[in-house]
Amino acid sequence: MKTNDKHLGLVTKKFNDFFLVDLKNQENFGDSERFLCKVRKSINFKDQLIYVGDKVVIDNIDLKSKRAVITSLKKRKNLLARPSVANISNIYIIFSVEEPELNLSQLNRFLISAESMEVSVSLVLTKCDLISNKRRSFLLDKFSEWGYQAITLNLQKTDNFKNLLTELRQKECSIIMGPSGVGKTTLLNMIIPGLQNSTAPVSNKIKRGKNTTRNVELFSLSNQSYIVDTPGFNMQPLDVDIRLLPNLYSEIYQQVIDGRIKCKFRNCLHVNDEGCNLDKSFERYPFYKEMIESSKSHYYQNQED
Ligand SMILES: Nc1nc2c(ncn2[C@@H]2O[C@H](COP(=O)(O)OP(=O)(O)O)[C@@H](O)[C@H]2O)c(=O)[nH]1
Ligand SMILES: [Mg+2]
Ligand SMILES: [Zn+2]
Repeated sequence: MKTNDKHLGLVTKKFNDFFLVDLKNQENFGDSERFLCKVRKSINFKDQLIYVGDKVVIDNIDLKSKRAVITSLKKRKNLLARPSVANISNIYIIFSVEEPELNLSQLNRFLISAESMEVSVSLVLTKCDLISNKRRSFLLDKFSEWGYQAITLNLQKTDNFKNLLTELRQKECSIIMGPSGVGKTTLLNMIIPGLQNSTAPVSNKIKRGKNTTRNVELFSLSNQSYIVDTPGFNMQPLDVDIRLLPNLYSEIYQQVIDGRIKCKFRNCLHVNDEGCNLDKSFERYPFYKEMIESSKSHYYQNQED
């Protein structure tokens, strides 16, 4: 049985020339909502590649063989570089409070590069069984000053995990990002039972697990809600445009939009700028300043090339 109706679908997996596409509007198809697709040969997407997370129109749907053809690509909201995933709505930055020890400067870089994607950014702290309640409250207060209501997890207790899962089911497309050894695979395996990615103690992390060759994939958490499975990726923070940086720190952004400060120049970078009125007495200011200064030297180097 074939149908020539066009349908809007979501690319959930990609291998060579093939794409797995979930139909967004499932009412006519019952269970058979996933199709193996190729791109129509005559179509030229202006040399744009199609990525996991892309919304596409599919046609020539064959319900029996579950095959279809991609005929066009919808405009995407954003595109993450590593791993390549389009249309992310939420980034969860995940760090452990111990083992490995919390590195605030590294955490800040992850948060800021996530913010630069113009998505909602959340902070998850794992391995809270390894610290006292007092330390946990201290960290919660700290990150609340950074502008994040951190979610604290602990493998032994599932309460917070259940809340996180409920939250994820309401988001369009989430991704978990963080350095090696913090519990990303453990968490994904809890979120998507049966996924069976291998976890490894921190010390074994240098040897690459065999799951590193698997492709990035979207998993459905509920109707219209997905999470990215990123086997083998230890995501690194991205480079961020220096002019965007002030807007990515809530401590600065809040001062500016509240109208609490007015610097002499509208494009003030709040470092050594003349007439700068920013209240710099917040914890992340040294991180901010360092980011500005290192991207400045980058910028000038590139100018000289
Ligand atoms: N104590 C403790 N260990 C955890 C927790 N979550 C994960 N781990 C351990 O941390 C190690 C690294 O986890 P893994 O999921 O492989 O981290 P990944 O590199 O971020 O994918 C494994 O040995 C896990 O069992 C936690 O909440 N508490
Ligand atoms: Mg892992
Ligand atoms: Zn300023």
